[in-house]
Amino acid sequence: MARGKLIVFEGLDRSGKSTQCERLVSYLTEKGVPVKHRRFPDRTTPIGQMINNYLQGQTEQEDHVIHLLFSANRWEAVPSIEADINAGITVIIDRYYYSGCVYSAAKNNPSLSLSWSRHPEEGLPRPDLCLFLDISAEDAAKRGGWGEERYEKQELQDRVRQLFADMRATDDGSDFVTINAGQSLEEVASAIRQHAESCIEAKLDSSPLRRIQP
Ligand code: NYM
Ligand code: MG
Repeated sequence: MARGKLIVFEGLDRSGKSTQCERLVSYLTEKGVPVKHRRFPDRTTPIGQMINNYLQGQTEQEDHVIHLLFSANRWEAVPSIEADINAGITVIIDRYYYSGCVYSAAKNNPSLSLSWSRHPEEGLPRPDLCLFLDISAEDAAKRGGWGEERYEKQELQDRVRQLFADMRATDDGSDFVTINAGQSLEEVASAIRQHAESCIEAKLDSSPLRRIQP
């Protein structure tokens, strides 16, 4: 049986990831493609609840500690992601390790560089496709809804966007597709469908799921 694919959505807060992720999941489901929708942070687990409390400002965490909790929240899902993919299910995830690295590195903590932040992610399943919904922090802020959680500030989001660009240039850049998230909902959805369908149809069938390399 052909394995499922791993498709990830990334972008700033209010870039439209969640909406577009849901639309892609419904579209593929209607077409009869077996898909599973996940998101990180997964706030439903005990680790996810710690992350949620931190994001909502109810608790404080040292920068490295919260970074490692976000990473642990991905690692605890790996057995289930792998089982789905091996069962032929395409897994579509709203945020993944790129967010893990860039939001932590955007804090400008001198001992938490982008390269440090990536180490705990080594060995995670590597996406077959990463759809980056690109929008400026200024335009994202205009959409409203910022300010409820930690990190939802223009200055930090500006750095996050720059760090996403740095990662795209140096990391597994070939997995990345940048989509202009400033277009209409319909235009964005159609660009996403095109890339996702060609990824799902690609003959990676015999190739095992790859890993995030050091
Ligand atoms: N975030 C998300 C991180 O800082 N590290 C991570 O590893 C992940 C997955 O959590 N501002 C940040 C980015 C967001 C916040 O995510 C909550 P969402 O998708 O807005 O629920
Ligand atoms: Mg958010």
